[in-house]
Parts: sequence; C-alpha cells; structure tokens
Amino acid sequence: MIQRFPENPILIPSMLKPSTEGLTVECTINPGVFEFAGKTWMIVRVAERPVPVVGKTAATLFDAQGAIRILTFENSDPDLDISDSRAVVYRGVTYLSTLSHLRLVCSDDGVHFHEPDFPAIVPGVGALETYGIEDCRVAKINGVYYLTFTEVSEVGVGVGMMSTTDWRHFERHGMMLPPHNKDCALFEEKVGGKYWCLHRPSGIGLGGNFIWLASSPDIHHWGNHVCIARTRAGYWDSGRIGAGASPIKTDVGWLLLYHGATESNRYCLGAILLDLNDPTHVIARSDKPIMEPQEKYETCGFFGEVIFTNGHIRRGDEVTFYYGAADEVICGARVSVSAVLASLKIVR
Ligand code: MAN
Repeated sequence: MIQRFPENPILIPSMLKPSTEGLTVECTINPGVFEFAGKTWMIVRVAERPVPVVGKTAATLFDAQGAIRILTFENSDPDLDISDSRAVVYRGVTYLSTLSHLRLVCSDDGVHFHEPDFPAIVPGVGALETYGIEDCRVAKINGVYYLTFTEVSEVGVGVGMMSTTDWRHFERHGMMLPPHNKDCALFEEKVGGKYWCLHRPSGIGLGGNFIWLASSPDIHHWGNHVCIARTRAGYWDSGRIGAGASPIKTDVGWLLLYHGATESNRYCLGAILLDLNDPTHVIARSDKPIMEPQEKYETCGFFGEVIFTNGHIRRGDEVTFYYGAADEVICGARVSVSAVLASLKIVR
C-alpha cells in the first residue's frame, strides 16, 4: 500500500549546520509540511547536543535568559541512567539528551530539500520551552498558517501554538494545552461552526496515552474535550497513540493518519476515519498497521523501530507524507487515500 521514496532518507543530520558552535546535529526528524510560494516546505525538528566526550554524558537546556546551558555527567556515576537514548536521568531528575528547535527547508520537487535564503530557525523561547520545541504540525486556515508543537521544560510537556502568514514573522500564542499533552493537529476547516483539534493528553493512574478531540469558537480557547480512541491491548498500538497531521477530508469522513506504539516503543502508522459532520464519532480504524518500521533507516538509528509522521501534502487521491525514521532522519512515502480507506475496519 505504501510507496517509500527511492531517495530515502531525504534529510539527514549532516545536511544541516548546528545552530550554535560546540553543538552537533544529532537528529533531523518529524517535520510539519506545507506549501508556500510555489514550493513544498518542511518545518523540521532539529535535535542537537554537545560534541560527545568519551566517558561523559551531557544534557542540554536553555536557561531562563535563553542561553544554552550544558550539564555534564560521568558515565561511571551510579546515579546516572542513560538506558533510553532520548533521556538523561540523574538522581531521579529527567533531562533530554538533545535540545530541539524547528528549522525550515524547502523544495521544488518535494524530494530534494535545502535551507531557504532567509533565517529559518525557530528556537524555543521562554520558561515553558527551556528543553526545546518539537514535532510541529502545520494547518492552513483562511490563509493563515497555524503551528502546533510540543513545548518541553522542567515543568512539563505541553502544546504550544504560533501563527504566521509569511514564515518570517511568527505570532506566539503561548501554551494552548497544558501538560502532559502533545501530538496536536488542527482541522483545516470549521465543522458545525467550530474549530477542532486532535490532541494527546497522558493519564496518570487512570487513563493512558489516548487520542482526544476538542473544539473552539475562536481557535484559542479549547473545550468540550472527548476521548475518541484508546490504545488496544495486544495490538501494534497497545502502548501509546497520537495524531499525525491535520485530518484529510474525504467523501466518507475525515481520514486521520496516526502513530501507534507498543509498550516497548515500536512505532507504526495506522488510520482512523471520523464522521464528516460529527468528528467525535469514529467510523473505522486500522486493525493492522498501514506501515511498519522495515527499512534499515527505520529500524536502526538514534532510537530504532520508529516511524512517526506529522506532515503531508494531499493531491487528489494521493497523499505524500513525510516521516521521522528511527528518530534520526526524514523520509517520504506515498499512499492512495482510497487504498487506506479500503483497508479500515468498521468500529462497532
Ligand atoms: C519523549 C521522546 C523524546 C522527546 C520527549 C519530550 O521522551 O519523544 O524524543 O524529546 O518525549 O517530548
């Protein structure tokens, strides 16, 4: 069903310069995707860390003044836990092993990307983004591009929003959904006179990592939250699920591509079909993944066995989607909307 680009991976860390001297680009992943000024653009999550030193582990963050601060730990220290490559845990406090910002790249053919000729770095700013910003979704609504992304800091992981019309000036709208929340995708048009978004709060104790839906009269104030999809024990999406990019409008409903992971963090892609007029109603869902980590660039890397999409371009029946592979590189693939729809199983 899925045609991966033969050129994969299409963006790798060595293709981008670090944002600051002394850092290396470790991962270029999870891009938001949009069309602007006749080109295809990706707003890429660029994860950086200090140039590694043998026997030591570093954690990187912004301080309150926005300057980069580096904490260094001895690998032999028994209080240090680096068993998950994405995190550095020291005496029970979790830091991230990399610090992410967002960066724009553009392309004439949707396959070969380069940095534009204007400053294209969107950094984390302020107290709620001291550990960086990640995994941006882009929705175009009435000529305005809305960016929803993960804001990370020591007080938690939440969803931030900004908007732009020219990709040079950004209006920051602050934290839209408080911790713990990520994977927020806006619908690109109103349904029933309201704005809608999918999001992924994490339950503590009761609940889990499920997909929720909310609505808003003005795109800034969100309410009427409902849980529309849960993880499924024994399935490929048993551990956590989260929305991809904006749902795709079809004649039979809103088609959402989503990621599902097992408890052991193997990330696959599936789809959910929502009612056109009442998106709180789930019509159908993938029983089996529509795509699994399979190529070497998906199974091996910074954090292997991961495919994660949050950006696509739709042309008629074809969706070209872009995805982070093994939390290290960006790849592209094409899929037919009708083939995905035909693969779904009706939910009773
Ligand atoms: C998880 C992973 C990391 C990410 C943090 C914070 O640990 O997805 O890549 O940096 O969450 O969002």
